[in-house]
Amino acid sequence: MWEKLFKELSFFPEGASTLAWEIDAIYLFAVAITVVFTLLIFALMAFLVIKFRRTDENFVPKPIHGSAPLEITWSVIPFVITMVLFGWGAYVFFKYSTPPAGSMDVHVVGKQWMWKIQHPEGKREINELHVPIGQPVRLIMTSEDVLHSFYIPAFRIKRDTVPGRYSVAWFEANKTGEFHLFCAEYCGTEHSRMIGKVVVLSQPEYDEWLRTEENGAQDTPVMAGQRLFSQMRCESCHSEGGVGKAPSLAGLYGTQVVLADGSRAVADESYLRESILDPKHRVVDGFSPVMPTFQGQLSEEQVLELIAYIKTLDAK
Ligand code: HEC
Ligand SMILES: [Cu+2]
Repeated sequence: MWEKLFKELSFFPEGASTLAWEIDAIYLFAVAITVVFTLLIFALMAFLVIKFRRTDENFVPKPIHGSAPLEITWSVIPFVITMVLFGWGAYVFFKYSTPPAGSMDVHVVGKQWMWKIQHPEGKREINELHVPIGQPVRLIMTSEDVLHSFYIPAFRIKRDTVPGRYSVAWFEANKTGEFHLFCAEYCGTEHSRMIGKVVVLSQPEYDEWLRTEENGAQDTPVMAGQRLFSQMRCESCHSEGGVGKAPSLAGLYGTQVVLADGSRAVADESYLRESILDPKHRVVDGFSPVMPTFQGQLSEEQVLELIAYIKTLDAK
Protein backbone atom coordinates (compact mmCIF):
# COMPACT_ATOMS: atom_id res chain seq x y z
CA MET A 1 0.00 0.00 0.00
CA TRP A 2 2.80 2.44 0.91
CA GLU A 3 4.72 1.45 -2.18
CA LYS A 4 1.74 2.23 -4.38
CA LEU A 5 1.11 5.55 -2.66
CA PHE A 6 4.67 6.76 -3.08
CA LYS A 7 4.73 5.73 -6.69
CA GLU A 8 1.66 7.80 -7.36
CA LEU A 9 3.04 10.92 -5.72
CA SER A 10 5.02 12.54 -8.48
CA PHE A 11 7.38 14.77 -6.53
CA PHE A 12 10.27 12.71 -7.83
CA PRO A 13 11.57 11.66 -11.22
CA GLU A 14 10.12 8.38 -12.40
CA GLY A 15 11.34 5.48 -10.26
CA ALA A 16 12.32 2.27 -12.01
CA SER A 17 14.16 0.19 -9.45
CA THR A 18 13.08 -1.84 -6.45
CA LEU A 19 14.72 0.60 -4.04
CA ALA A 20 13.57 3.82 -5.69
CA TRP A 21 10.33 4.15 -3.74
CA GLU A 22 12.04 3.34 -0.42
CA ILE A 23 14.55 6.12 -0.95
CA ASP A 24 11.77 8.48 -2.01
CA ALA A 25 9.74 7.56 1.08
CA ILE A 26 12.53 8.37 3.50
CA TYR A 27 13.26 11.59 1.66
CA LEU A 28 9.62 12.54 1.74
CA PHE A 29 9.50 11.79 5.47
CA ALA A 30 12.42 14.18 6.09
CA VAL A 31 10.72 16.84 3.96
CA ALA A 32 7.43 16.34 5.80
CA ILE A 33 9.11 16.81 9.20
CA THR A 34 10.76 19.97 7.96
CA VAL A 35 7.49 21.33 6.61
CA VAL A 36 5.52 20.48 9.75
CA PHE A 37 8.03 22.13 12.06
CA THR A 38 8.44 25.17 9.85
CA LEU A 39 4.68 25.69 9.80
CA LEU A 40 4.41 25.03 13.53
CA ILE A 41 7.11 27.53 14.39
CA PHE A 42 5.73 30.26 12.15
CA ALA A 43 2.15 29.69 13.33
CA LEU A 44 3.20 29.80 16.99
CA MET A 45 5.28 32.88 16.37
CA ALA A 46 2.36 34.74 14.82
CA PHE A 47 0.00 33.56 17.53
CA LEU A 48 2.32 34.49 20.42
CA VAL A 49 3.22 37.86 18.97
CA ILE A 50 -0.44 38.76 18.95
CA LYS A 51 -1.46 37.09 22.18
CA PHE A 52 1.34 38.55 24.27
CA ARG A 53 1.54 41.95 22.66
CA ARG A 54 2.16 44.84 25.00
CA THR A 55 -1.20 46.24 26.05
CA ASP A 56 -0.22 48.22 29.12
CA GLU A 57 2.83 50.51 29.43
CA ASN A 58 3.53 49.33 32.98
CA PHE A 59 2.84 45.67 32.59
CA VAL A 60 5.71 43.43 33.84
CA PRO A 61 5.21 39.70 33.14
CA LYS A 62 5.70 37.06 35.81
CA PRO A 63 9.27 35.71 35.55
CA ILE A 64 9.59 32.04 34.58
CA HIS A 65 12.54 30.00 35.89
CA GLY A 66 12.29 26.89 33.78
CA SER A 67 9.81 24.09 33.38
CA ALA A 68 10.87 20.46 33.60
CA PRO A 69 7.87 19.02 31.65
CA LEU A 70 8.46 21.51 28.84
CA GLU A 71 12.17 20.76 28.61
CA ILE A 72 11.61 17.02 28.66
CA THR A 73 9.02 17.35 25.90
CA TRP A 74 11.23 19.38 23.60
CA SER A 75 14.10 16.96 24.14
CA VAL A 76 12.22 13.70 23.82
CA ILE A 77 10.20 14.55 20.70
CA PRO A 78 13.20 15.56 18.54
CA PHE A 79 15.13 12.59 19.94
CA VAL A 80 12.43 10.17 18.83
CA ILE A 81 12.12 11.81 15.41
CA THR A 82 15.88 11.76 14.74
CA MET A 83 16.14 8.15 15.92
CA VAL A 84 13.35 7.13 13.55
CA LEU A 85 15.20 8.87 10.71
CA PHE A 86 18.46 7.24 11.76
CA GLY A 87 17.04 3.73 12.12
CA TRP A 88 15.05 3.88 8.93
CA GLY A 89 17.93 5.53 7.05
CA ALA A 90 20.38 2.88 8.23
CA TYR A 91 17.97 0.12 7.21
CA VAL A 92 17.62 1.50 3.67
CA PHE A 93 21.34 2.31 3.48
CA PHE A 94 22.30 -1.28 4.24
CA LYS A 95 19.92 -2.57 1.60
CA TYR A 96 21.28 0.01 -0.83
CA SER A 97 24.88 -1.00 -0.21
CA THR A 98 24.52 -4.78 -0.08
CA PRO A 99 24.10 -6.38 -3.50
CA PRO A 100 21.89 -9.47 -3.18
CA ALA A 101 23.41 -12.90 -3.83
CA GLY A 102 23.01 -13.95 -7.43
CA SER A 103 23.56 -10.48 -8.84
CA MET A 104 24.90 -10.17 -12.33
CA ASP A 105 28.32 -8.48 -12.40
CA VAL A 106 28.68 -5.66 -14.90
CA HIS A 107 32.00 -3.84 -15.30
CA VAL A 108 31.98 -0.07 -15.69
CA VAL A 109 35.02 2.04 -16.53
CA GLY A 110 34.65 5.81 -16.59
CA LYS A 111 36.90 7.78 -18.87
CA GLN A 112 36.99 11.32 -20.21
CA TRP A 113 34.27 11.44 -21.54
CA MET A 114 32.44 8.18 -21.77
CA TRP A 115 31.20 5.16 -19.85
CA LYS A 116 32.65 1.86 -21.01
CA ILE A 117 30.54 -1.08 -19.96
CA GLN A 118 31.03 -4.81 -20.23
CA HIS A 119 28.52 -7.57 -19.56
CA PRO A 120 29.37 -10.95 -18.02
CA GLU A 121 28.70 -12.54 -21.42
CA GLY A 122 31.42 -10.35 -22.93
CA LYS A 123 29.29 -7.83 -24.78
CA ARG A 124 30.62 -4.29 -24.52
CA GLU A 125 28.82 -1.02 -24.94
CA ILE A 126 29.59 2.66 -24.58
CA ASN A 127 27.28 5.16 -22.88
CA GLU A 128 24.51 2.61 -22.92
CA LEU A 129 23.59 0.01 -20.38
CA HIS A 130 21.15 -2.72 -21.32
CA VAL A 131 19.80 -4.73 -18.41
CA PRO A 132 17.06 -7.29 -17.90
CA ILE A 133 14.12 -6.44 -15.69
CA GLY A 134 13.86 -8.15 -12.29
CA GLN A 135 17.52 -9.13 -12.15
CA PRO A 136 19.82 -7.59 -9.52
CA VAL A 137 22.79 -6.02 -11.27
CA ARG A 138 26.02 -5.34 -9.44
CA LEU A 139 28.23 -2.68 -10.96
CA ILE A 140 31.96 -2.96 -10.35
CA MET A 141 33.23 0.43 -11.32
CA THR A 142 36.44 2.34 -11.66
CA SER A 143 37.89 5.23 -13.62
CA GLU A 144 40.77 5.38 -16.02
CA ASP A 145 41.62 9.03 -15.44
CA VAL A 146 39.76 11.41 -13.11
CA LEU A 147 36.80 11.23 -10.73
CA HIS A 148 33.49 10.52 -12.40
CA SER A 149 30.17 9.67 -10.85
CA PHE A 150 27.80 7.08 -12.23
CA TYR A 151 24.29 8.38 -11.83
CA ILE A 152 20.96 6.83 -12.83
CA PRO A 153 18.23 9.05 -11.37
CA ALA A 154 15.41 6.59 -12.13
CA PHE A 155 17.17 3.92 -10.07
CA ARG A 156 18.19 6.43 -7.37
CA ILE A 157 21.80 5.32 -7.57
CA LYS A 158 24.81 7.57 -7.73
CA ARG A 159 28.32 6.38 -7.02
CA ASP A 160 31.68 8.01 -7.62
CA THR A 161 34.16 6.14 -9.76
CA VAL A 162 37.65 6.73 -8.50
CA PRO A 163 40.90 6.04 -10.34
CA GLY A 164 42.87 3.32 -8.58
CA ARG A 165 40.01 1.66 -6.76
CA TYR A 166 36.68 -0.05 -7.23
CA SER A 167 33.32 1.22 -6.19
CA VAL A 168 30.33 -1.04 -6.13
CA ALA A 169 26.68 -0.18 -6.63
CA TRP A 170 23.66 -2.30 -7.40
CA PHE A 171 20.09 -2.01 -8.56
CA GLU A 172 17.22 -4.15 -9.71
CA ALA A 173 15.15 -2.55 -12.44
CA ASN A 174 11.42 -3.10 -12.13
CA LYS A 175 10.15 -1.19 -15.13
CA THR A 176 11.09 -1.59 -18.77
CA GLY A 177 12.00 1.45 -20.84
CA GLU A 178 14.78 3.94 -21.35
CA PHE A 179 16.25 6.02 -18.56
CA HIS A 180 18.94 8.66 -18.23
CA LEU A 181 22.53 7.90 -17.36
CA PHE A 182 24.69 10.82 -16.26
CA CYS A 183 28.15 11.59 -15.03
CA ALA A 184 27.48 13.60 -11.88
CA GLU A 185 30.99 14.78 -11.13
CA TYR A 186 32.59 17.62 -13.07
CA CYS A 187 35.35 15.82 -14.95
CA GLY A 188 36.61 18.28 -17.57
CA THR A 189 35.51 20.21 -20.65
CA GLU A 190 33.06 17.70 -22.01
CA HIS A 191 31.64 16.56 -18.71
CA SER A 192 28.18 17.73 -19.67
CA ARG A 193 28.27 15.44 -22.69
CA MET A 194 29.17 12.37 -20.66
CA ILE A 195 25.62 11.15 -20.80
CA GLY A 196 23.95 7.99 -21.90
CA LYS A 197 20.94 5.80 -21.43
CA VAL A 198 19.91 2.74 -19.56
CA VAL A 199 17.63 0.37 -21.43
CA VAL A 200 15.62 -2.03 -19.32
CA LEU A 201 14.45 -5.02 -21.33
CA SER A 202 12.40 -8.10 -20.57
CA GLN A 203 14.53 -11.22 -20.07
CA PRO A 204 13.85 -12.66 -23.58
CA GLU A 205 14.56 -9.27 -25.18
CA TYR A 206 17.77 -9.01 -23.21
CA ASP A 207 18.88 -12.49 -24.29
CA GLU A 208 18.11 -11.51 -27.86
CA TRP A 209 20.07 -8.27 -27.47
CA LEU A 210 23.05 -10.20 -26.10
CA ARG A 211 23.01 -12.45 -29.16
CA THR A 212 23.18 -9.64 -31.68
CA GLU A 213 26.88 -9.03 -32.04
CA GLU A 214 27.88 -5.68 -33.44
CA ASN A 215 31.60 -6.23 -33.74
CA GLY A 216 32.08 -9.95 -34.01
CA ALA A 217 32.05 -12.58 -31.34
CA GLN A 218 33.42 -11.32 -28.07
CA ASP A 219 35.09 -13.20 -25.31
CA THR A 220 33.55 -13.17 -21.90
CA PRO A 221 35.60 -11.30 -19.28
CA VAL A 222 36.39 -14.70 -17.74
CA MET A 223 37.76 -16.08 -21.01
CA ALA A 224 39.78 -12.94 -21.68
CA GLY A 225 41.07 -13.09 -18.10
CA GLN A 226 42.11 -16.68 -18.49
CA ARG A 227 44.06 -15.82 -21.63
CA LEU A 228 45.73 -12.87 -19.91
CA PHE A 229 46.59 -15.12 -17.01
CA SER A 230 48.84 -17.19 -19.24
CA GLN A 231 49.98 -14.29 -21.46
CA MET A 232 51.19 -12.30 -18.47
CA ARG A 233 52.86 -15.42 -17.10
CA CYS A 234 50.85 -15.41 -13.88
CA GLU A 235 50.65 -19.14 -14.42
CA SER A 236 54.37 -19.66 -14.09
CA CYS A 237 54.08 -18.93 -10.38
CA HIS A 238 50.40 -19.43 -9.58
CA SER A 239 49.81 -22.82 -11.13
CA GLU A 240 49.18 -26.08 -9.40
CA GLY A 241 52.60 -27.28 -8.26
CA GLY A 242 54.11 -24.23 -10.01
CA VAL A 243 57.79 -23.52 -9.70
CA GLY A 244 57.37 -20.13 -8.05
CA LYS A 245 56.32 -20.38 -4.46
CA ALA A 246 53.08 -18.50 -4.88
CA PRO A 247 49.75 -19.02 -3.11
CA SER A 248 47.04 -20.88 -4.97
CA LEU A 249 44.34 -18.56 -6.25
CA ALA A 250 41.69 -21.30 -6.28
CA GLY A 251 38.79 -20.49 -3.99
CA LEU A 252 40.51 -17.27 -2.92
CA TYR A 253 37.68 -14.87 -3.77
CA GLY A 254 35.63 -13.84 -0.77
CA THR A 255 37.83 -15.55 1.80
CA GLN A 256 39.92 -13.98 4.54
CA VAL A 257 43.62 -13.78 3.80
CA VAL A 258 46.20 -13.72 6.58
CA LEU A 259 48.92 -11.23 5.74
CA ALA A 260 52.61 -11.22 6.63
CA ASP A 261 52.12 -8.54 9.30
CA GLY A 262 49.49 -10.71 11.01
CA SER A 263 46.50 -8.63 9.90
CA ARG A 264 43.69 -9.98 7.77
CA ALA A 265 42.07 -8.85 4.56
CA VAL A 266 38.97 -9.97 2.71
CA ALA A 267 39.82 -11.08 -0.82
CA ASP A 268 37.28 -8.90 -2.63
CA GLU A 269 37.70 -7.20 -6.00
CA SER A 270 39.72 -4.34 -4.52
CA TYR A 271 42.08 -6.74 -2.76
CA LEU A 272 42.67 -8.74 -5.95
CA ARG A 273 43.27 -5.56 -7.87
CA GLU A 274 45.83 -4.37 -5.35
CA SER A 275 47.52 -7.79 -5.31
CA ILE A 276 48.10 -7.46 -9.05
CA LEU A 277 49.08 -3.81 -9.29
CA ASP A 278 50.84 -3.29 -5.96
CA PRO A 279 51.75 -6.79 -4.73
CA LYS A 280 54.22 -5.60 -2.14
CA HIS A 281 51.69 -3.49 -0.27
CA ARG A 282 49.94 -6.45 1.33
CA VAL A 283 51.96 -9.66 1.26
CA VAL A 284 50.37 -13.02 2.00
CA ASP A 285 51.66 -14.65 5.20
CA GLY A 286 54.29 -17.32 4.54
CA PHE A 287 55.31 -16.05 1.09
CA SER A 288 58.13 -13.78 0.01
CA PRO A 289 57.29 -10.60 -1.89
CA VAL A 290 58.65 -11.79 -5.23
CA MET A 291 55.60 -11.05 -7.36
CA PRO A 292 56.40 -8.28 -9.84
CA THR A 293 54.00 -5.38 -10.17
CA PHE A 294 51.80 -5.27 -13.25
CA GLN A 295 51.17 -1.55 -12.88
CA GLY A 296 51.28 0.08 -16.30
CA GLN A 297 51.11 -3.22 -18.16
CA LEU A 298 47.38 -3.79 -17.90
CA SER A 299 44.44 -1.56 -18.75
CA GLU A 300 41.59 -1.18 -16.27
CA GLU A 301 39.50 -3.52 -18.41
CA GLN A 302 42.24 -6.15 -18.37
CA VAL A 303 42.57 -5.97 -14.59
CA LEU A 304 38.80 -6.46 -14.34
CA GLU A 305 39.05 -9.46 -16.67
CA LEU A 306 41.82 -11.05 -14.64
CA ILE A 307 39.74 -10.57 -11.51
CA ALA A 308 36.65 -12.03 -13.19
CA TYR A 309 38.76 -15.09 -14.06
CA ILE A 310 40.26 -15.45 -10.57
CA LYS A 311 36.74 -15.27 -9.12
CA THR A 312 35.75 -18.37 -11.08
CA LEU A 313 38.61 -20.50 -9.73
CA ASP A 314 37.03 -22.89 -7.27
CA ALA A 315 38.84 -24.52 -4.40
CA LYS A 316 39.58 -28.11 -5.25
C1 HEC B 1 57.19 -14.36 -9.91
C2 HEC B 1 56.08 -15.14 -9.50
C3 HEC B 1 54.69 -14.50 -9.63
C4 HEC B 1 54.07 -14.04 -10.76
C5 HEC B 1 54.60 -13.98 -12.19
C6 HEC B 1 52.76 -13.61 -10.36
N1 HEC B 1 52.59 -13.78 -9.02
FE1 HEC B 1 50.96 -13.36 -7.94
N2 HEC B 1 51.92 -13.80 -6.23
C7 HEC B 1 53.20 -14.32 -6.15
C8 HEC B 1 53.57 -14.48 -4.75
C9 HEC B 1 54.90 -15.02 -4.23
C10 HEC B 1 52.46 -14.06 -3.99
C11 HEC B 1 52.35 -14.04 -2.46
C12 HEC B 1 53.09 -12.86 -1.89
C13 HEC B 1 52.35 -11.56 -2.10
O1 HEC B 1 51.25 -11.41 -1.60
O2 HEC B 1 52.92 -10.70 -2.78
C14 HEC B 1 51.44 -13.62 -4.95
C15 HEC B 1 50.17 -13.15 -4.61
C16 HEC B 1 49.17 -12.95 -5.49
C17 HEC B 1 47.81 -12.68 -5.14
C18 HEC B 1 47.25 -12.62 -3.73
C19 HEC B 1 47.01 -14.06 -3.32
C20 HEC B 1 46.40 -14.27 -1.97
O3 HEC B 1 46.34 -15.46 -1.57
O4 HEC B 1 45.98 -13.34 -1.32
C21 HEC B 1 47.09 -12.54 -6.29
C22 HEC B 1 45.61 -12.27 -6.45
C23 HEC B 1 48.02 -12.71 -7.39
N3 HEC B 1 49.26 -12.96 -6.87
C24 HEC B 1 47.66 -12.64 -8.73
C25 HEC B 1 48.60 -12.68 -9.75
C26 HEC B 1 48.29 -12.41 -11.14
C27 HEC B 1 46.89 -12.10 -11.68
C28 HEC B 1 49.44 -12.51 -11.85
C29 HEC B 1 49.65 -12.25 -13.32
C30 HEC B 1 49.17 -10.95 -13.84
C31 HEC B 1 50.49 -12.87 -10.90
N4 HEC B 1 49.94 -12.96 -9.65
C32 HEC B 1 51.80 -13.10 -11.24
C33 HEC B 1 54.02 -14.63 -7.21
C34 HEC B 1 53.75 -14.31 -8.54
CU1 LIG C 1 32.70 12.22 -15.92
